[in-house]
Amino acid sequence: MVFNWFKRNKGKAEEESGDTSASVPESQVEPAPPTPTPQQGESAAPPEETPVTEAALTPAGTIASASDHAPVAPSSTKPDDDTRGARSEADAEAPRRGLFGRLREGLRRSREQISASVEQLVLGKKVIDDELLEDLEAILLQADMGVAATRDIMDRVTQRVRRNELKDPAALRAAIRQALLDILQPRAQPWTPAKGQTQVLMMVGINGAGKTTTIGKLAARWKAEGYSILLGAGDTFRAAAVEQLTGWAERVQVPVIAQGAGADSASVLYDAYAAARARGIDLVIADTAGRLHTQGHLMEELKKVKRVLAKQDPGAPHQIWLVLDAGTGQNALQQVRQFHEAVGLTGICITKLDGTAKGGVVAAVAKALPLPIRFIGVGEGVEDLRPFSAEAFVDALVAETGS
Ligand SMILES: Nc1nc2c(ncn2[C@@H]2O[C@H](COP(=O)(O)OP(=O)(O)OP(=O)(O)O)[C@@H](O)[C@H]2O)c(=O)[nH]1
Ligand SMILES: [Mg+2]
Repeated sequence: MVFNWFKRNKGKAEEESGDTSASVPESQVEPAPPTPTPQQGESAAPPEETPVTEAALTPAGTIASASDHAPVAPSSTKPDDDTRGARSEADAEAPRRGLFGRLREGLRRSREQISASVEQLVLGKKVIDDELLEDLEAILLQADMGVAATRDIMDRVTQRVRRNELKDPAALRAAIRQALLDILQPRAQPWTPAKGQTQVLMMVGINGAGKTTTIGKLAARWKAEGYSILLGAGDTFRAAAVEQLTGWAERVQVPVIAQGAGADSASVLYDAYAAARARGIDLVIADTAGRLHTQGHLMEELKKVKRVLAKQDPGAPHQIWLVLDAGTGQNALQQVRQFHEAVGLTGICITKLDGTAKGGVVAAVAKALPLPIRFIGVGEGVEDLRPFSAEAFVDALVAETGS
């Protein structure tokens, strides 16, 4: 199969070929946090120097300080309390179909785009010829599936055409769905905290990708499932970032460890981990400041956080997830590669799929590196974070029928 569309649109194809200057939405290019010296956090971290006080485990929604907060009542982390505050009544009672409905609704723009294009493509056509396949290729690229996933899908589809397995153009839809499923299935690896082990999940990503919001949603989900959760306010760059996280902690009713803006991020997260270990909390979810993958010194800061946490347990942080904004386009692939190279990712969350018609980017990310896609965000609500399921995603992205 000759990919004529690739030839005609060489520029777009090159975006994926390693060009790190690919554009990032302007809103995401925020001023950089100050560069820490490597020694700062590492020397400030030992618990003797920064003792974790009772009051450091504050009621949610407040910045930790030894003087003005009472310790969290042990009962507040009991599973019995879990559904309170985290989800609205309607959400909690939402039937399973309703949850899939949210996913479908979230992916509506992408589905309409892909389905309408495929529908138009096969309309009135009797045979699957080269021209039709070329147009299909263009549709996949326009959905932001990226060069590698598009090529993969096209290879699978053309092989089936050659083997006469696809009887008519209408059969293409099912073939696309199957090819997408084959790409996505290996990436669907759910993760849940382990009880009684005090693990750390660190969230990283560029500015505005959805890290803090995703942390809030995850805390709500896992608390409702009976895990004890503590949030660590490692984004110390802006006071508003600390407030945003403590706001989520209040909403979800989980404790948070925070210091004021300007504090050393590694030190705050070290304290959060120490406090969680002391209390036998299942999981610390660590927020970090947004940073561009191209800003080497800020990537060094993340490495420092890792080193400092590992002083308490060589396995910490146990999970490091990159949060990607689905609207970032093919630049997402550079983010995956560079964050992975810097800190060693163990998972990916893709947010704001509801805000784009380019949901195909999930397939592009799946092809970029063999990293698990843990959760996808399809809205701002606490329920709008779904564990990634290849089947549910494909069902929501590509309509089964043309109607
Ligand atoms: N529509 C929609 N909005 C989302 C989703 N996830 C996050 N957002 C919104 O995206 C915006 C940025 O989210 P944050 O969680 O603050 O992003 P961040 O990565 O923590 O940003 P920085 O701390 O500045 O690096 C907020 O307005 C969120 O409500 C999603 O899945 N869908
Ligand atoms: Mg944030």
